[in-house]
Amino acid sequence: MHIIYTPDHHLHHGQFEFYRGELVPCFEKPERADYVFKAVTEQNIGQVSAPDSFPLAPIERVHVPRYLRFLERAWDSWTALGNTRDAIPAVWPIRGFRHDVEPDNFIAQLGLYSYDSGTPLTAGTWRAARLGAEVALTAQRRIAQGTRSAFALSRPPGHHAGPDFLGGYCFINNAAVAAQAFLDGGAARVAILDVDYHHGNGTQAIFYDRADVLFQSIHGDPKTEYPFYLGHADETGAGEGLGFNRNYPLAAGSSNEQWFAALDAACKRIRDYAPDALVISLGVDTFVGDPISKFRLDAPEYLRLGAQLARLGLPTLFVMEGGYAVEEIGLNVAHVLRGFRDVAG
Ligand code: SP5
Ligand code: ZN
Repeated sequence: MHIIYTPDHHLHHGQFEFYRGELVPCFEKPERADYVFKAVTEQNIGQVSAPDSFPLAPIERVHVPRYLRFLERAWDSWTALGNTRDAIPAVWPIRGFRHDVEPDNFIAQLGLYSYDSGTPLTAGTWRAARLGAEVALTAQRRIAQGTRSAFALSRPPGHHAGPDFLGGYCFINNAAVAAQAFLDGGAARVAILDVDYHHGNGTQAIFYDRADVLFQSIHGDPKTEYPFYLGHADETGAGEGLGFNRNYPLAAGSSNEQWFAALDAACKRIRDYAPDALVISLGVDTFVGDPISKFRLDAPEYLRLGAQLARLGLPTLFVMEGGYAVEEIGLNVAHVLRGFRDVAG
């Protein structure tokens, strides 16, 4: 298993997010990736290397250029207004507002390109997010060159970021960028399975009308769980993509058996689809001790998850997403990868 990592993820370090009318320290913090890196190296999961450099082109395959230009310039625009704290949006164009006119006002631009107030943009966010995508692209390249599995230890996470929006701690959709790179490298079909506690609304949005990417997500029911406005079972794709999107919303507090029943169904669908490659959006916020989530998986379940994914027998790219029980997420991620390796060899 190849592991791709850079400590430069530290460039993104939000201070606070809004929670119940208060600013609280960000759950998504650099220590998360540090603990994962420590666990995968201590447990000898695979050889670690730094990301290669890539042009913007493979990222522009899933994000619209004007959104990326906005992200690149955002911190300079924000500080030019005299601000020193993180940029957090305060106004959004909901139904009936114009989305086609880009405002000149920076805070209005930030609202146009975001959907929550929990995703602060900092001095190093653009560089870290771009590097995170390059981590995923490097891992994808290793698989395209013949490695059977790789782990992109990207941070910040990506699965909530859509074609032209940020949110849910995500800016660039690392898993989507990698999936598209498989297709651009000659793959006919790619399956993405999102096992993060939260619905992968950004990934779904990117591929919703396409049949060349099968997107499936197992997550807390959006009727009660973030991101609330997407992730229901009746979202099955549109146009050519009809039948190539599948959601498995589970009630908060669902048992391990309910979770693994959904995984079985998702794996069966992947086998029927017969993809050339599999991308796993690997969030471990399904953990019993996670501070913001409500499933109850613990250590042995992560070994079982990895083993079950290996039985699909596909070239598999794991991309890091959520998980906020900071000290335990390293072990949980290492368990998934070890469970996978023990079966896949
Ligand atoms: C990548 C990922 O996992 N993003 C998740 C974004 C969730 N943002 C909303 C967090 C709401 C925080 N609720 C705090 C509950 C504390 N008891
Ligand atoms: Zn999550």
